[in-house]
Amino acid sequence: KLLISFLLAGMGFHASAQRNQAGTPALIPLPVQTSWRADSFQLDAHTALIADAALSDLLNTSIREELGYTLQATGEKRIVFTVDTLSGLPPEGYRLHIDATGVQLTAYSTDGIVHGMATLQQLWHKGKGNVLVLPGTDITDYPRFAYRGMHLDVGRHFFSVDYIKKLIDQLALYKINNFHWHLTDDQGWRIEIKKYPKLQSIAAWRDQTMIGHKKELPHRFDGKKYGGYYTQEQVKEVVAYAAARHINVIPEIEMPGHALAALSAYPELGCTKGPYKAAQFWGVFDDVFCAGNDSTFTFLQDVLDEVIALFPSSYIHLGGDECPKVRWKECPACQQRMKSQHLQNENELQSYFVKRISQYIQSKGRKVIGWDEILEGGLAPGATVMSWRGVEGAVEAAKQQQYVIMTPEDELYFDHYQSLYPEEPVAAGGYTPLSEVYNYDPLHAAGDTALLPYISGIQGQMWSEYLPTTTQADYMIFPRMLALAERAWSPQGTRDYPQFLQRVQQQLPLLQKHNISPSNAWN
Ligand code: TNX
Repeated sequence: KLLISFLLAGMGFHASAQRNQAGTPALIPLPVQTSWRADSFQLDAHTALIADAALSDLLNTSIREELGYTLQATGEKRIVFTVDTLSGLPPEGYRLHIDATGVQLTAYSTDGIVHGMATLQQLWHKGKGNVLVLPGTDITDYPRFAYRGMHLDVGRHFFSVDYIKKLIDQLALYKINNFHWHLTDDQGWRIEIKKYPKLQSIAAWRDQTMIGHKKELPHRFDGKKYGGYYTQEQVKEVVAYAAARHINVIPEIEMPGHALAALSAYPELGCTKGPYKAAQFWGVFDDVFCAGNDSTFTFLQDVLDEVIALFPSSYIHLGGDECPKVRWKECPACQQRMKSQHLQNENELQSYFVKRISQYIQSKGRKVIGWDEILEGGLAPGATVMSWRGVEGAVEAAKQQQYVIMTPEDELYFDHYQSLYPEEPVAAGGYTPLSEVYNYDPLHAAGDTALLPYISGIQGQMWSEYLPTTTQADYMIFPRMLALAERAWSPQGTRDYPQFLQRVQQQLPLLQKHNISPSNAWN
């Protein structure tokens, strides 16, 4: 059976490559099995769309953008969406059949239908007479990993709701099902918390538009006040927009480190009581939330109450990375806490901090995610680890039978340079070309097959220190996010980089249509 499906996948692969040359849109991520037919389907105003209301609305949104009209539920030719738990498909899987008479999309769940719709959007092209032409095909498809994520840091630079929605559209198009929204950092607090108004009036703002490394002062600095935040209404709008596309939004509230913006508004939450200012350059800062002070926990729990009410996500991210311990070492309250809790060192105090907040999040019925530093001093039970500093954290967490999301900086940090051209706009230090993202193999990285069941998936990171504009964000995210999507979804065995590059080339018009300006430094 394995051999047959291998052969089938192989045949589909070759057929698709041939059709690519004939101008058929190439799919990213590559489906598990594809075979092309000789016929095609013409979608026009007389085509019926038979699907439940939410799914009809979603497809009609895209059809309206293309053709200026929407489909009704009656008509001769038919597009039929069927959810069928007995279809033999995995949870997010779908089967798509297109021939001259219509489109049949079958899935185990509505998630699968949404993925099939993304495939439809990549397949169709405008034909003569305001119609969409879809190539005849049989596709069977399902993801390799349940968790496929893309992260955006809005702390270092702020991005509008419109930009976030545009990004969410692209996540849907490439079957990425989690958006990790990094909402707070040293350089800005970006989410409205009604109980703490100074987070809006103070923590959301800093003295400089640009941020860079301290060494780059002063030429990158312009002395203009910079900032912004999302109101709770805007957050709800984004969450609903994503939910309609079956994308989960994971909020990240950073603690105990990367907290300078919050401290600037509420200095009593730091060990030295301030005064503090939101950071104007990037880096890791010594002033962090005070672990000895009970009001720190009260504040964070109040913040999390509002965050949890806004985000239906089962995962809540509490950061946990890069927390220097110098202030805690000099702080009597922190030392007192260590004594009373029988903690040996400041790493254990960080672990106490993370565990205490984790318990709070879990008591609200949610799951906790943290960066891999949450392993230090003892991992909070039930917490999922995002492993960014290499594989050791992942291996350690999986050994403790805890789930891991692979977010390695070498392969999946999109703030790194993507080419060696001297004209590249200034970026963070690393070098992560498209090929490196494409060739990443999370399972190989884990080393030990016994750990594989604990790897939920992979995620791309878009830190924004060097993203002063949305144009620059597009440039860094695309096309690398397409390689991420393929690694997260497609079987590892179908890897073929030159063939992937051809498909990227064929995706460019689609990106352009969505007003995305990708890097051209990849081929
Ligand atoms: C490390 S990765 C950070 C971020 C920076 C990034 C720059 C992680 C959990 N923390 O605060 O933006 O490096 O590449």
